[in-house]
Amino acid sequence: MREVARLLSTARNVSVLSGAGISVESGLPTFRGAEGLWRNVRAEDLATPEAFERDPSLVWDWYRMRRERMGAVAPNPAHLTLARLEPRFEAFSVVTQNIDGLHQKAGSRRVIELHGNIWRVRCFTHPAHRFSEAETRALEAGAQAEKVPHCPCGGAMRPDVVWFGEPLDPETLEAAIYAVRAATVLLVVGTSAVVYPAAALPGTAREAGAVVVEINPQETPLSGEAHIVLRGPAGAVLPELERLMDGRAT
Ligand code: BV8
Repeated sequence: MREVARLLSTARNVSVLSGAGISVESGLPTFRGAEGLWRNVRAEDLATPEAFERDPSLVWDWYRMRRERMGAVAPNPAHLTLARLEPRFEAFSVVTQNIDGLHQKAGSRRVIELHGNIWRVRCFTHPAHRFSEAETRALEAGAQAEKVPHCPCGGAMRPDVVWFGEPLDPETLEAAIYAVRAATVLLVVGTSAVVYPAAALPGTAREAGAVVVEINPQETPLSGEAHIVLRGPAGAVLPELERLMDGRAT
């Protein structure tokens, strides 16, 4: 812990790779935890274009349930600490696999959303028809509650997230690779490091010379690769790192 605080105190460029685990202390289940099973359907089988083609209203029921749950929770001390740390560095990027928007809600400004954002929609038929969060709210306020919302063009509307088997947005992935390669320290927080290509980012950072730090209460496939492992919940580890950086260690 002290070693990481010392590294952070002298680093100019820091990046974070976050996963579902950073939102656990806000009250959201992880992807491979309780969230992973819903109405006896595995998340991996719901978050796919095939599932949407087969049964769009089932997939929308799942996302509406998740929106309701995500909309009811607040950022936790882990998100809030990252937001407070951002202005202390020349460059500080949060690369997240999460779609809950909690990093932005906590005040983080440089957030790269690898897998999209549940608060935006886009057209399933015409991928170019994409809508901002504000446009999504306006569209949904105006439309009568349909099981499957429709794009003004008539196509089915889908959540603006990346499903399994779909490529990530190339520019977003490029920005994430740039951010982790430029970092002196990469904090990998709350991810099981099994979903690619996100799970390849810590290796990319390491090859570029970054010190890779895993913050997770559990062992993951990354644990053996990380230079330093802080075995604990993000909501406790990150505030403690900040206190150590401020010389306010408990
Ligand atoms: C693609 C959005 C190709 C939707 C998600 C090899 C190479 C390339 C691809 C593959 C490959 N092998 C397999 C693939 C395909 C697949 C994949 O990786 N599958 C896995 C399951 C093996 N990848 C893809 O399909 C990707 N696309 O590769 O396209 C392509 C290229 C060209 C043309 C066509 C196709 C797309 C993947 C994106 C899928 N979308 N989410 C939605 O959310 O609804 S992924 C989903 O999993 C979530 O985003 C989630 O964040 C992500 C990863 O999970 P984690 O975040 O790590 O969460 P998890 O529950 O697993 O772990 C939580 C961790 O937190 C645990 O370790 C736990 O210990 C820890 N924790 C718990 N409490 C705390 C904590 N940590 C800290 N503090 C705590 N308190």
